[in-house]
Amino acid sequence: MLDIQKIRADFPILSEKVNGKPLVYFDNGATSQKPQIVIDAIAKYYQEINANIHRGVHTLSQLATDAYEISRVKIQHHINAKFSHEVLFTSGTTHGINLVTNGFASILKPGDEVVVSSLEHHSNIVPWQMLCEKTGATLKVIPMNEEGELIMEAYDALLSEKTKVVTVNHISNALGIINPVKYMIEKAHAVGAAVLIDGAQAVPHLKPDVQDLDCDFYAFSGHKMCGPTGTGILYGKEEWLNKLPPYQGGGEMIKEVTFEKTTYAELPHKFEAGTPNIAGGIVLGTAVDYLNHIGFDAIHQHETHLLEHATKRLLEIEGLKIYGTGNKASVISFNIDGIHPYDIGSIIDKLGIAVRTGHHCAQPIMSFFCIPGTIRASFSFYNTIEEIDIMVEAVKKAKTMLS
Ligand code: 7TS
Repeated sequence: MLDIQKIRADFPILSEKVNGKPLVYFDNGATSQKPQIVIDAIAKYYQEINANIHRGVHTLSQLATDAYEISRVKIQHHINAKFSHEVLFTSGTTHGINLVTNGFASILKPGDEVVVSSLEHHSNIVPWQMLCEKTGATLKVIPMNEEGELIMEAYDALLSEKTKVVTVNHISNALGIINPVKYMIEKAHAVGAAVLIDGAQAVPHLKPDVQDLDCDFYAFSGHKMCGPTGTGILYGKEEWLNKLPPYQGGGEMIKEVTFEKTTYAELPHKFEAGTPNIAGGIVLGTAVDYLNHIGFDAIHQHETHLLEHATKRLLEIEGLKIYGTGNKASVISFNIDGIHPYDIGSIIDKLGIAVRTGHHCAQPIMSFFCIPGTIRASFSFYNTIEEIDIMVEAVKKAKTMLS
């Protein structure tokens, strides 16, 4: 069992007041809060070892380079990548996905097919659409059912020798649905397609094992897992990263430059042009240590408890509908009959409760359910049952005011 009060004491923002009320932070799907150890590590980097990496012989540059590379290895072990050079630092999930779609622009041909799921965040739809426009490939969409689950029979039927890439999120941001990614990867590989998993919403809740999943790419953001904003990771299998061309040209990604021809650096540097977010990359390692110290089994247990309690309590409210009722992470997307989600969100914000309202950058899901958006409460291991009860009472109050 987690000692939640002890954990909450690690997060200074959780004892802040918002609109004069104690903060109840249920917008973890958008970004997580940061523990003091992460906040301190950022300051410590700038106070003690700030220097540019991979380029100076001087001591500070070596210290910064070592800290950055140690963090890479930490993340390699965390996701169980085979090699540390398969772990690329990015600015976030969006950057990682665009790096891959940019690379596939030189591989896909007219007639090829890219399969995406109907549960995706816009950042795992739009880059693939742009890629298809550029190459003449066709985008195919895996449909979903009323429970918010992808329909596996339809997925199987979409796959053929024309399928070159499949992309799907591990956990849906808008509904919290956990997708059967291992099965999907196996099926895609059977027709020779590469698979990118968008792990943005999975990494706060579970420890992905990229070798066990056997995915070709796994993209995620640091800021959703207690790390700093502007940090992220793209895991890519060595053979794919060697096959794809660089994303950006610049310093640090070259072996030799002449005006006639430039040759590129080895992995991972081929994909890491320019001065990166050095402090962010190092401190993402601190966040990963922090989460592992708490333990993902304990996190899962507590978050399951929160999800069950919130589901039960919210369903006491007449006219309340939850979207996404399949196998889920600790996310609840809901609406109340006849009331716009924005109105509920605004009223409960005045009571100190932070939720996200709207389409959650997943408009196709909202179109499927014929709604403008939902109210999304996304829970983290530092949330409590009492906070859920506060939200439920606030939603009831908002309903009375708006009815
Ligand atoms: N993929 C998924 C599944 C996401 O949930 C998000 C962000 C992204 C990609 C993009 O991540 P970024 O760090 O590159 O911006 N999701 C959300 C959300 O649900 N609310 O705010 C951001």
